[in-house]
Amino acid sequence: MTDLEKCMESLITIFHHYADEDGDGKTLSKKELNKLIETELPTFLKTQKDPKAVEKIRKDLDQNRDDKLDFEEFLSLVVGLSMACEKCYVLHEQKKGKKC
Ligand SMILES: [Ca+2]
Ligand SMILES: [Ca+2]
Repeated sequence: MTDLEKCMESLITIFHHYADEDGDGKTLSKKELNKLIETELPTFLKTQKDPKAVEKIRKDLDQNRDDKLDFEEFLSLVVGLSMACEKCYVLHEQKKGKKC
């Protein structure tokens, strides 16, 4: 498998690993999402010092307002975070370029 394929498989595996905990494997409950963020996104969590920020993000992601995140809503979180990381990456690369 290619890196990108592995990456997609990981997203699916991670989602279901946490979503399956309460028997409803299709969605992440609030508790399941919190555990996923704590375990899988510790770096992100460190940047969010305010616990309300995470709660706000969770509400923003929950587009159909059922208080749970399905895989599509979970992907929005990953996409959003990846976009933020990419911006940092570009900035970092630009800084490196200037030094050279
Ligand atoms: Ca669940
Ligand atoms: Ca939802």
